[in-house]
Amino acid sequence: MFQPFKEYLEEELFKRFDLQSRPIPAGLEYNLSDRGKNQATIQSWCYQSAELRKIRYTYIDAGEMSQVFNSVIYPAHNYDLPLLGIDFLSFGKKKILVVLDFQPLFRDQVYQDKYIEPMREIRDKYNELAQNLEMKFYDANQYFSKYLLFAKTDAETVVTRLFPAYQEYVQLYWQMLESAQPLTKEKDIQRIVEAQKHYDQYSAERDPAHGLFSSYFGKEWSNRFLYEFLFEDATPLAVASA
Ligand code: BLA
Repeated sequence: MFQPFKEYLEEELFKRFDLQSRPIPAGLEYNLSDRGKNQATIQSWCYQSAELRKIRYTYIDAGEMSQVFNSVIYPAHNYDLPLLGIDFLSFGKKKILVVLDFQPLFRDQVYQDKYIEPMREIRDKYNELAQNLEMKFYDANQYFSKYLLFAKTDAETVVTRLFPAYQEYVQLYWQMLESAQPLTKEKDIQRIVEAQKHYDQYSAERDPAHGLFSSYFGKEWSNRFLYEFLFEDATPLAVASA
């Protein structure tokens, strides 16, 4: 269902950036859950370039049961750009949830004007994908912008509307990165280090996927996947409070 989205991102990345593989901890790059008819695979890819310090994407293929494409792109610490966040999920073809955003690191007006307002034009074209759904796990005011795409939709709309919207957002993201001025002051860079780290901590603690991963791949693997790969700069709570 979301394979063309993954291929598009991959082609774009390889065309535009001088990518290096970024290691994925052993055992986390691939897993297979084999429960007779309900097979599921999860595969992840991770790269870096001079401008993008961590590019990760994951595809879960459980056939008709579930398809997920999830990705986060973290700019290098000398760029204050939002993170590009993608979370496309389908469960049994009936329930399809899509989220796409430039995830802001800060919420001040200057930041909004610079990095979020440019999304508006695209978002207004794809109104049916911006449904103002209530968030149950996350706080819409933390690391989400007001122009995110967030929708419950159907397989046809994924092809006819989500795919072009996705391409436009991704293109805008490259444009922003191209015109971004790298930070030079150590203090400014440190602020981005902290903000991106906080994003990982926040996301690891709230991630609604933990149940999904655990049901397929077990709790232990899921915890490792979350804290050693997806959000590796987060500290597991049990350790943080020890
Ligand atoms: C929701 N994301 C979800 C849900 C799952 C995932 C299972 C709940 C769906 C439901 O309502 O039943 C899945 N999350 C994943 C997977 C990974 C993950 C598979 O991190 C990792 C491989 N989530 C993101 C990113 C964004 C995001 C980058 O990982 C930003 C675009 C958004 N996911 C997001 C939002 C919801 C969601 C906003 C709705 C959650 C809510 O209601 O609060």
